[in-house]
Amino acid sequence: MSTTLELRRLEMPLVRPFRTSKGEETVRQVLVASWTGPDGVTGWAESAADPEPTYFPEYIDGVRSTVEQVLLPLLASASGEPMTTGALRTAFAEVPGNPLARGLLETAVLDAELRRRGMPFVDFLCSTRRPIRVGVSVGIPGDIDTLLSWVAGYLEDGYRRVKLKIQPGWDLEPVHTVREAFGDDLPLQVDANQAYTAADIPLLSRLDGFGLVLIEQPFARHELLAHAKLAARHGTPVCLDESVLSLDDAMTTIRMGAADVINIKPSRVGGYINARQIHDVCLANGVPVFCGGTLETAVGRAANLALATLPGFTLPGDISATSRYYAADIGPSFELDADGCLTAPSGPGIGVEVDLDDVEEFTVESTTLTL
Ligand code: NPG
Repeated sequence: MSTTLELRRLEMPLVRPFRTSKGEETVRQVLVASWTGPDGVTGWAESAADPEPTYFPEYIDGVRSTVEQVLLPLLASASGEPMTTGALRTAFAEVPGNPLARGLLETAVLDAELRRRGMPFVDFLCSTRRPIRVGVSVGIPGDIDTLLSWVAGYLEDGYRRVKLKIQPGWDLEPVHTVREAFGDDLPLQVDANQAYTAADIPLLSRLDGFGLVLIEQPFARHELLAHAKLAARHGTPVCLDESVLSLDDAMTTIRMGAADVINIKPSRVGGYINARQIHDVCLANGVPVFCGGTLETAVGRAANLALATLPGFTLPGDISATSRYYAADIGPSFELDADGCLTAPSGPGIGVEVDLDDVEEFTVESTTLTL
């Protein structure tokens, strides 16, 4: 039997529009990969790529093309036996960038490898499976009343940490109103998705009065000096997301004092092995991390939950229950427990059985490649 890679673009309707400073999604386009080795074992992975290069330089068609044209040919010589992540990382060593494409392929191969070995993701990461405190990320609504009703609903659902999306013109007032309405004890943070410039530092300084956990990615991703300048004020802690695409980026931002906190999105940094390395460096440097999210399906959510069990993930991640995103998913539903926590599945690999009928139903494009 040969090795096959199936790449599918899914269209998953969101239960509620998700608007950030970068735009609005009502249907999440998701690129998923399934890797089936010669022994018939299949591994799954999901990309954070968007249809356009919106948050990250890579995007869905670009990732597909990189996988097909660049990465897969590098693996061709090893087609006779099950691929390992070690062999894959060696083969990709000279590929200079493209973390989303590399991460997608590596994670699918890793999942197949772990399923074959009967090893759950948490064991591979040398962590312990346990409930993880999670948070909810609240998109920008049409008005303040809608924001208040959304936040109230999420708190009722059991979320214990809230992240508000902000942008110029939607910052001080919504933060102030949510703080007033829900009290000083609510862990509250904001995410600007690069919407401000260094000239806005005086405005952003006014957020300090609201006791925020952090402000995430206020400036463009290459504006490390501006982030360092904001962080040097020792006001609201500064968190970087889009600026960190690699371990080198993480080390640079820490050395520059540009990040008090790092959001680790495994897909954005080239997969879970890189994510673990970044976690380790942050832990060694006393920089707290949280696990970021991109409205994942069950596939991405399961793996992210496993990652978030590592000890440096001291802040609740952007990993919500399935119902916060989708009425129907391609795998099992994740539900908050009474403490506002989620737990990674216990099975081998990412630990979820993907529902192939549901995958088929949401698929709008698919390509099957043979190694
Ligand atoms: O709960 O998965 C979630 C959403 C968390 O806000 C979130 N993600 O800027 O971090 C982000 C944002 C995002 C969503 C980024 C989709 C890129 C794509």
